[in-house]
Amino acid sequence: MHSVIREIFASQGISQCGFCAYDAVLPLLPVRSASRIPENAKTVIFALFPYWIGEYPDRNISRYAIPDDYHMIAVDLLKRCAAALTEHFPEHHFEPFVDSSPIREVHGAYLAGLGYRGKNGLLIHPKFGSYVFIGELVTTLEISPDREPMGECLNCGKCLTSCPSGALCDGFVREELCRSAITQKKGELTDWEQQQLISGGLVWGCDICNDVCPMNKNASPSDLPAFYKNATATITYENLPLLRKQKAFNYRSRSVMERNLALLERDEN
Ligand code: B12
Repeated sequence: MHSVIREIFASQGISQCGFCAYDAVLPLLPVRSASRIPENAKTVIFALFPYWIGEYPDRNISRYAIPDDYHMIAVDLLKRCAAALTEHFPEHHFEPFVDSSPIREVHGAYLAGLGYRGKNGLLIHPKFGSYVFIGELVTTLEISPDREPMGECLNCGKCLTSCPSGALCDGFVREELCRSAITQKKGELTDWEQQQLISGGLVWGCDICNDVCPMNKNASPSDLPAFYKNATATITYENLPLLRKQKAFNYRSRSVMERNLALLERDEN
């Protein structure tokens, strides 16, 4: 059964997937999408979506926001896998989730044997590094896990000492301090938050705890063609209205992005 399922994922270009018992990912995160979890769920099939697509030296957004919105790309691919799986297992249900998921995705993908658990709180795949998104199908089909978890990262602590805002503390993120969270914050930023955003130089996201990780040194570029289409690494006031429709920051209002652009512009002057 494992190879049939892996072939179905591979036919959609997804090279990395693994299995974890549904009970092992409990408790769920308290989010709205939890109502979509199928009754009698037995297994979670995790899939990785590698997103590093090369260097963009002049970028002003985080690497993960350069391709088109991963939520849409990954959900689309997962839905195709779900349709193919339903043909094979018509009695069963396969429900896709990405990010806004009740599943703690790093924890689950780790249990499914898809990577090491980084001190930065991220999953690190042996080939694609931590530059991977995680998505999953929650299913009523019983599938036994076929891989052991890979264990912890090198434990070098570079992510902890390099995080300029002190958000990382032994694998646990103090979310409100994370520069990525600051760029997403609504309303006014405090002076300290403004300074963090300006020193980061990014309108959206932060890559430091990924980039300093030695396990990312030889990370392979993404094997998913969809991430290479429409790659845009620089946000301006002009392209923002169009980009907001197709990029991962589309769930935040235009005013948040314009506030961030203005802060970086102020710093240039
Ligand atoms: C909320 C959120 C954020 C918040 C808060 C981050 C956080 N870690 O809590 C903010 C906005 C700051 C954020 C930032 C980023 N995020 Co985010 N985020 C999420 C989200 C939606 C929920 C995470 C959550 O609340 N988990 C709840 C906690 C309690 O569970 P947990 O994550 O499993 O962690 C527990 C255990 O695993 C354990 N643990 C974790 N790490 C370690 C390490 C060791 C050594 C040990 C012993 C234990 C341990 O302790 C934790 C507490 O119990 C997930 C999607 C999801 N549904 O999981 C994406 C997700 C984690 N984010 C992701 C990404 C890509 C990012 C950024 C890299 C984006 C960017 N470039 O700006 C940064 C990275 C920051 C960081 N180092 O975490 C990816 C990570 C992919 C990967 N390779 O791991 C996810 C999985 C989204 C996705 N579908 O791909 N994120």
